[in-house]
Amino acid sequence: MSSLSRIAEASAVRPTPRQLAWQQLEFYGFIHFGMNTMTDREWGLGHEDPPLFDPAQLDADQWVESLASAGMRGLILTCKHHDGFCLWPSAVTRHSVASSPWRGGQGDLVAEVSAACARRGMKFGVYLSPWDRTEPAYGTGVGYDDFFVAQLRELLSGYGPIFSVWFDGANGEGATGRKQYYDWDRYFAVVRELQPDAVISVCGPDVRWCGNEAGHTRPNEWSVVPASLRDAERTASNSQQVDDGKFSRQVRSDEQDLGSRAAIGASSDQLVWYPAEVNTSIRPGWFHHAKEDAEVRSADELFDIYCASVGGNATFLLNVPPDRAGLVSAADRLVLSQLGKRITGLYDADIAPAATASPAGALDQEGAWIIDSTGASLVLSWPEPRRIAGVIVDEDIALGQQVERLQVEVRTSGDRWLPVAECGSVGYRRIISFPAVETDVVRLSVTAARGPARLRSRVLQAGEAG
Ligand code: FUL
Repeated sequence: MSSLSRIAEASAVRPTPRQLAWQQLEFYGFIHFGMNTMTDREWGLGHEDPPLFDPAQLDADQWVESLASAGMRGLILTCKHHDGFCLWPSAVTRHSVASSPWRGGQGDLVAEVSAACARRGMKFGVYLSPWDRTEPAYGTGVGYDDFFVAQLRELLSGYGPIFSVWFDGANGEGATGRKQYYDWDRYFAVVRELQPDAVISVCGPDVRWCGNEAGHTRPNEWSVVPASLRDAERTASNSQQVDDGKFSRQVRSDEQDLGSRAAIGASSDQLVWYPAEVNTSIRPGWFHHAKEDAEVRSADELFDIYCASVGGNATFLLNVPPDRAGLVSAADRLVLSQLGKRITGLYDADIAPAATASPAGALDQEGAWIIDSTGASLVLSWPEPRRIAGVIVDEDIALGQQVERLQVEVRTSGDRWLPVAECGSVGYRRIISFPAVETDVVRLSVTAARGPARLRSRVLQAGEAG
């Protein structure tokens, strides 16, 4: 295939409605909570004693409120982690909250969290670990598939609408351990049957794991990539294999370019819409450990990850682990509310609505900038000079991902154009910041694109410190 038709092929790929709805959530939370919280572990061994689970002060509304204060719009709960302990009273195992003293053995944490989410207008998602260190059927093939599918059916039919089903590829069995060949297609069919609007994430066809757990993002993140990246076993082989406390901050140096012209040109695969999700934890571990109470990431660090992920054509899945009592700690809550204020402040700094746009007719009736594949420039001007420190550009991804290069210039007092920033791909959103500069005119130029696009732009006024 010629490189031109390969670009036309990439330009024609579109998200599914469920991928579009998921991308618009932008920022949502992970809650790692369960037996490991009680035993102070990251990976449980399996067969832990259910009576150990007794989070006396558990308050799901406090979890949801904490996440909402950061601006998150959804929550994914570890309903079962690798140790196999279920946070709901599963009918197919006794290894669950039903065998614990919590709520007198009558509790259902999945029900409590999904109800708290519904009360707050937050979307709810489920993490169900395929790897299970307790279930005897694990490693027997169809026997375990039957067990896993039964658990999936319970979670996907008993707890209202689910926005994401998160299948983790991690497995620590090693070469000599039990080997389960997962029937992924069967699992996916159950999700489609019971929750057709849910995305299947990570070991699944809808949402791509960004490839690390550190919060690192690619310089250019493409949602249109070769179909082989959707292979669940491929994702699993890149996932965590040992619990050595290091994996969560490791970044692979290969796989930095998945979707450029060169990358798609080098592959003969079909091209698919497979957008990225950046997942990382507010603390070093995924589960709460009191010894990490002084290592909560700062709002500044998380804000940078937010800008690079949501502002780098990915979504941001931030883990916040409640403590053994069943509450999000004060230190985490403080950082989350500070982060929420930073994010609100970012969008509030937009002065584009007060600008005059040219050339005339560049914007459509909804204020979006229409470009064709040959590129275009949009000039925004204000009656008085402003101090600006960034721009935010969004592509209407219902029309695919098209922009390959974008330049930002400002007009200086000598009537000259001064380049202040440049980026490659845009996609759902690109947040670009630069040292504050005073100007009354900004020019945005798309200098390379794969096809026609519809863009929205914000121009950020510098803050006190900017
Ligand atoms: C990894 C797991 O092994 C971690 O415990 C955690 O759940 C993380 C999100 O995924 O692969």
